[in-house]
Amino acid sequence: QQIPADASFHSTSFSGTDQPRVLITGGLGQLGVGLANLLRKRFGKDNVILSDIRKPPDHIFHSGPFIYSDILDYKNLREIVVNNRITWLFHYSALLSAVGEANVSLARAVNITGLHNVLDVAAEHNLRLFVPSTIGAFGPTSPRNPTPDLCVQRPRTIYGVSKVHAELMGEYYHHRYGLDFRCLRYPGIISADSQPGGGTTDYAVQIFHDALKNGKFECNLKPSTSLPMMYIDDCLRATLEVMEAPAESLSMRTYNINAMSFTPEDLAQEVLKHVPKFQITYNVDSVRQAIADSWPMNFDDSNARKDWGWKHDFDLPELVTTMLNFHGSDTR
Ligand code: AKB
Repeated sequence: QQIPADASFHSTSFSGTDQPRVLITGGLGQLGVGLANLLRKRFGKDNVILSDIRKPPDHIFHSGPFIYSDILDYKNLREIVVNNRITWLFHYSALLSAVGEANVSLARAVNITGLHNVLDVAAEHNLRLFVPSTIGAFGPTSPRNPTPDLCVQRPRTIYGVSKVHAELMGEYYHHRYGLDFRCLRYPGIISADSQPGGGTTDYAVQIFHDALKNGKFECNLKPSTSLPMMYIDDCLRATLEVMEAPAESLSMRTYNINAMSFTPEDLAQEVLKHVPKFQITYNVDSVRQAIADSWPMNFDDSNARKDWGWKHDFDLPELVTTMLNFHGSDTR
């Protein structure tokens, strides 16, 4: 794991017909399979390897290359990068905010030690590296409405602390060793065919399922809790766009991205337009509520829009229609 102190900048950009060779860690979480599908369309099926420490369901295993990769095992990670001639790495392994508070030592290992391994392997092998950060990288002393890219970041969750660490370490490796590090701070991501695991914004995914199955939903956040949110297709497209952006267009290496902000009450009103008699009740989870109350209410992503042309497609009405259509029938 030696990185020469005088390592010069190496561009990993590909030219002509060269395609990147991609590894996705934590591939069986909420975002990995969707990202693999998008990247495989663009770069070819065999150029995108999904990895995780869990056994994939059959349909994922048969849809393209899948490999066992444990980010806590440096040699295993390096072997995969070398044997598969990886040039781009998307590092999606992480414990999210609520589950992280329930298991701080595991979150510290995965989110911090795992990141160190990924940074080292990326710097040594000249990879272009994407690491997602989050609205959770801000805390109660950050400006919340709106939250700009550069401001006080004093999160109070292990998840947030580990993500600020990832932002700073990635930028440090970029300036010190020329690592091509790129990072987006995601809002809460809403996906139809994959589940989030243990986040504070999970309610905004579960509500669609419960609305159609039971006509009602019990929310674990207060009705007026405003958080930034985004539909998964926008999130994955933003991720590909920032990875393809010419280095000269990036005035920073860590950007906020956003689409919309809403409260549980706003979301319930929009669902009610499609699901007659839909009812929302509230049973507040104090841990999740305290986390949400320390996060941005509105997210300022003007730098991403200016530098590399970020533009979201889905606002609240399109999001709700798309999610309800996916979950079976639009019951209007
Ligand atoms: C969480 O709620 O922990 C995540 C996030 C916003 O980073 N969805």
